[in-house]
Amino acid sequence: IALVPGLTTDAFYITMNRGAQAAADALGVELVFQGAPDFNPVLQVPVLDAVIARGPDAILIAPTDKTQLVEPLRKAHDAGISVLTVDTFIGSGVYQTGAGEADFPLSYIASDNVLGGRMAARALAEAIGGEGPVYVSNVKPGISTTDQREEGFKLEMAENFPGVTVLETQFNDNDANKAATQLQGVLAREPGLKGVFGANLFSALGAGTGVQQAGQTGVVKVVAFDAPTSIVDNIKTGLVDVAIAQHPAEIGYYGVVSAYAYLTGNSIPVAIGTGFTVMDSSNIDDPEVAKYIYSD
Ligand code: T6T
Repeated sequence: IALVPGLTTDAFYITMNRGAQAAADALGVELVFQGAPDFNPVLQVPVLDAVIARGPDAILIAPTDKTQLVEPLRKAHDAGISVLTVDTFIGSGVYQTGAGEADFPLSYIASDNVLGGRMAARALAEAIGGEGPVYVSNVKPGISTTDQREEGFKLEMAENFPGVTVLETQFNDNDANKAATQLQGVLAREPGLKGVFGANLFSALGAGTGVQQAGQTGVVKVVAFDAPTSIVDNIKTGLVDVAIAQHPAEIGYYGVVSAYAYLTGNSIPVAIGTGFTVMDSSNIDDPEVAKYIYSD
């Protein structure tokens, strides 16, 4: 079984691989972790081609673009390799319906990202007292996860927090430095900025750094998606109010278990949803919460 992450150097996917390896060890299957150094379809497709050439029985992949990975993955499918997607999806993410061009993957194992975006909106609205301008620091359009988080965030604000204005999204290409610079730019244009939602690990890290560099810690509230080890300090110093941790090890574990079940003749669910853990200063020292901090 091959696991192709969005990128190799991201604590989220490193943690996913840990869970995948635990399942592989339990089942006695060989797991290969092979990916690109950046979250970019142009880099991921050649890695995928190399993985297909190795002829694994199954590929678990976090596609870096909803549309650009469809044809490259169809090659794997046509070669008789079972394809499951983890974290992100292709097409609409609804598989095995017989209806779509991109419904050939067997299963989608991931967080509910619309819900996660809604949870982030509630946390940020609460942190700013339900009033004022905020924005989403996001990666780039076309990534299923981060698109859905932004969608959920905006829906929740529009439906339940009329006092909050959501400014234009800033896209950082998964570059934390760019996200930090953008924070300063938004603050210059909108001095009353109250908060920012960092829609993934690098967006949140960068937005936090931007707030810190601007001397606005605790004034501009930060809600972070994802939980690298640095999140502990950032929560304790008050730079980050809330972090929404995904459960990447679960995604990896159930990805491998699902692939194995399918390959050994069992039917599998077309979708498996994994959970979240909401971290803040009140619970970050609790071992039952801290165990969800990502490994790096
Ligand atoms: O947020 C995760 C993942 O869910 C997303 O698809 C891409 O970014 C991360 O890997 C965090 O960097």
